[in-house]
Amino acid sequence: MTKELEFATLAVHAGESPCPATGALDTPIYQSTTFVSANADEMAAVYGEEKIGFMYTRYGNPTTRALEAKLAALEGGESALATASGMAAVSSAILGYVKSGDHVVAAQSIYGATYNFFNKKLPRMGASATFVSSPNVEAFEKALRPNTRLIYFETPSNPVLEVIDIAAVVRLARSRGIPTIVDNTFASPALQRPLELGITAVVHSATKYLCGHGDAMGGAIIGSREYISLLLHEIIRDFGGVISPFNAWLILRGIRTLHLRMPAHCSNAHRIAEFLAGHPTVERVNYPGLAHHPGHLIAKKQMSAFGAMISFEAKGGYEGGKRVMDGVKLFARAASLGDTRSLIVHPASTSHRAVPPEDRRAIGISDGLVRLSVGIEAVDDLIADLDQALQF
Ligand code: LCS
Repeated sequence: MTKELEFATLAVHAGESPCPATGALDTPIYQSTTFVSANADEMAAVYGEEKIGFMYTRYGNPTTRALEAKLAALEGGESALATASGMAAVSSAILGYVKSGDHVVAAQSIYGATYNFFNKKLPRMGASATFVSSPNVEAFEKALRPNTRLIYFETPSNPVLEVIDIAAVVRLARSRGIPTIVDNTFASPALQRPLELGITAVVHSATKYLCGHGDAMGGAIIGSREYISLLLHEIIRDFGGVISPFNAWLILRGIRTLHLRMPAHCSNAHRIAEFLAGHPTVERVNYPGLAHHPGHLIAKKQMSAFGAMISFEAKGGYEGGKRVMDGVKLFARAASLGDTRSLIVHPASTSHRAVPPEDRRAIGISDGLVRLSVGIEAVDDLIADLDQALQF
């Protein structure tokens, strides 16, 4: 085969091959912490990495390796590292670039724990971050300092769905020689591939769309072979945020249907966003697929569809948001996102609790904002559920 394989084929096949020992077609779960060597010389050679082999699951595991190869193929990266959670991926990816005395420019509209990592953990190691509250590249440029070592953002962002022009940030960063990291969790590689636009590294909470079924925690970092090797040797092995082989296998299995799930999620979300935008009890809807969204044209340029995350404000502020949360019957009042089931959360009191209230308001997380992760149920059932919860 000379033609490059398409995304759907990679989602099913990349990184996996039948077990040479048994012929097992599905990748086995190598539920083993350690791996045996034939003799002392071989063991030393494997530990010294002169010989390819496995030694200890914190240093690498065959099931995890298959997941990493699939992730690299789907994002179009040279190499990937799977981690215990999205936050293990986010923190490790940042620590791969940032040391004491360094500065990071980060979008302010990001997941609450990531915000907390920049705001509270970087200062503990003598580094600092400046948050940019506008999605415009000029705002990123203004925040740069001579010691800026990293630019970090999410697009679309959690939970206000801010859209940032990836190619424009890449142009700025490259002109200053600064690496860039994008959290691609909300889009997944099925909709957006930042490495193809010049981003240095991509991170994921694999707990979300990659896994897809709400049953395994995991994270991923995709980038150059050199960077991933540095993370493996200098960060993950010492900080220890490795994924379990069983969770790696669940995520590997989930990814095989990513290309089928995402269009179903997206078309449901588009219908729901339009329904909410026309509803008399709804004041504001954030969804990049709606023409009035400030990032609509950029999203159209860099994503193949607009994703399945929506946030909105019902009339009545906090009380209105609470009534919607309490009124739904089919949507589950539950954290996380990217599940086959539809989920609803109140970001100010859950995912973005750690963000100071004035910072939350600066990026549009009002006290009444409600976030939906639209699942793959029948869309008319989801709309009927929201409609009955919005009758006030
Ligand atoms: N990045 C994004 C964009 C996220 O939404 C999350 C989790 C993470 C990273 C961290 O991933 P984890 O460690 O949980 O695998 N977002 C969550 C949320 O909005 N509600 O619960 C978790």
